[in-house]
Amino acid sequence: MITRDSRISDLLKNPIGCDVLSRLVQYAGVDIGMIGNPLIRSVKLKALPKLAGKVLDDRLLDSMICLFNQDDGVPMPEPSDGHAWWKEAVVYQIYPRSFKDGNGDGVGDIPGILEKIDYLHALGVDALWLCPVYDSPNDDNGYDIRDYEKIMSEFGTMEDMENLIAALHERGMRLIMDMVLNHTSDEHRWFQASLHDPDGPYGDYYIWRKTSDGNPPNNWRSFFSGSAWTYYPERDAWAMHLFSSKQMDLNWENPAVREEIYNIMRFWREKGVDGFRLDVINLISKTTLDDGNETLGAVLGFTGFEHYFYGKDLHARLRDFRTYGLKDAFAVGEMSGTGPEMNKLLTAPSRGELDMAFCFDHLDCPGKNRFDDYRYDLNHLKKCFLEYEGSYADVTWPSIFTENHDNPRMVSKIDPELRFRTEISKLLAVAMLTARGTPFLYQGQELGMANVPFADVSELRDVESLNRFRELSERGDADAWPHILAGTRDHARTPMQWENAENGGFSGAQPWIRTGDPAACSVQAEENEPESPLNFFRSMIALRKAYRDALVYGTFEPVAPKKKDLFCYYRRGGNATFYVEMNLSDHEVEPPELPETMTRVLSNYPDATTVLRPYEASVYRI
Ligand code: TEU
Ligand code: CA
Repeated sequence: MITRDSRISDLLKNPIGCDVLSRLVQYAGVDIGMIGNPLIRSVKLKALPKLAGKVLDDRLLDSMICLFNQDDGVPMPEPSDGHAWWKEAVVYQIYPRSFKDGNGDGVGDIPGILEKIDYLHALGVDALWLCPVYDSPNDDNGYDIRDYEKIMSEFGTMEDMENLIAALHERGMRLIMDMVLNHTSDEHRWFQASLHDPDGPYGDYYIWRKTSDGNPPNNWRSFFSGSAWTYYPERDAWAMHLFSSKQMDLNWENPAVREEIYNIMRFWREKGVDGFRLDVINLISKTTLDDGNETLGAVLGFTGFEHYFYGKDLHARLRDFRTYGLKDAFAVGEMSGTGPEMNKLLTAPSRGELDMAFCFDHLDCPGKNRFDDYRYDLNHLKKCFLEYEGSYADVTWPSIFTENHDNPRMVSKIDPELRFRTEISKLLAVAMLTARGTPFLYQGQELGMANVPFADVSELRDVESLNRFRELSERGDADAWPHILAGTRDHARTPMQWENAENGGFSGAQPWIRTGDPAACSVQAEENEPESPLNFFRSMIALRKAYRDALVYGTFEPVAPKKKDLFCYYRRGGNATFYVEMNLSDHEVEPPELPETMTRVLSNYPDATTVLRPYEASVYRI
């Protein structure tokens, strides 16, 4: 048990304490070595409010202590292994609105995906993850679902969906659907019933509170700016929304809500869906509705987080969800803010909850967030991957990704001038496809697609960016635009570049969002260029599949892990050993000396020399 008399050193032995502390240190950009200092380790928790009262008051300390004790007595899962299709798969994430327009209305759709299925098959990917395709008013591009059992009309019909599932299965490929279960659209019939008939069967489906002073029930902030509550005069009450004001949080405390959710899952399992990506699934249990700590809120960018990112009923809910909803379907949970120890408890096979977690620690450097304009240092990626693929992977299976629909393009984060676009995209292919974990590629990543020089806010579409820009501008923030331009999720949402043609060959009509730069990279151009990122990704995927025992299930043995700017390791298994060598910097570095004679099988430079050139990345066979 952690008490006010426990010391920092006790906290580090507590799995949740350890995760929380290292997350905070990362967000604040403090040197992690500080925690190693014996003086700091001996500080008692009750002394912290005196030392750092502004950041950590007594109330926050007490709620943190509750959080640390939440899993008290629960043993940490033991190392485990075992084979599964989703460990071997290379997954490709599709943002359907931007992938391929099949009917010429400027919006990507399911027939468009079907048109390109052989492209994906030839790339060698085993499974597709589709961002939400359900009926939605699109306040957050489908993450606000109005009907879970209907396809968004812009994207096609249920028949198109069934055809897609069949076409994938015919090719031995699988389908992972995005499931958004923390919230529904305010246009969902449940919410409308809840709003207009508080005493009816849906009255308690959402998180409603009344207040008498005209203020929201607490100070929680939405991830998409403003309060996390909206007042509805119809019911004279406030409803919670952690995301936009059209994404209403479901009340998972209500067994009827959970039953509905299990039925939705059954519906899709029966359609033949193989797995699910569970949107912000760690947010479903709200421990209390007390005010959040304002200082912590300012650091994180959203107040209240400590009360719901690892809520007290999360594990119990997920266990039931596995039993009655998921059954044997694969499930990867999107976890915002949890750390590796928490994720082990959420995903280790012995725990009967989820199979895998998306963890975001590696996406931004310490002290930075997505909206900061800075140059990403790949040494941070290395630090995180060493952790994921090392002791973490002994216990549970990591997910490996560097891009998704919520983040700017990685090549641009590393090298904004794109001097090394090709080298870096191939380096990322090497890092992801030799990793001990499941690689999730994001559409366009295989081409080296980069950030888009949006001219002004009129070119943006994302609700998060638009709200944030409005909020910052209203505050008179002169840096509002550079800030939004650095972090907007729209960088990843411009049309897939199929050809160097108008609209990148995505659509004959004006696309719903501007196109990037199809002259810089496109499928058609890269197909015909042997040294293109596309062909490199293909070769890396093929290599991973041909040597599954080594490159998927094999051991991960870092070489010279402390050497800055170098990321090197062996992957060994079956009868094969591979050596992976990457220069993480834009200058030359000395490679470590190795005794073995090796054959270079793949590299982003045509020939080997005695030094490693900028971002040089090679895979050797021993
Ligand atoms: O994203 C969760 C999410 O919002 C975080 O990545 C968030 O951006 C970060 O923790 C704080 O800024 C998922 C979806 O991927 C995203 O597209 C949706 O908008 C969101 O949930 C709401 O459903
Ligand atoms: Ca269309």
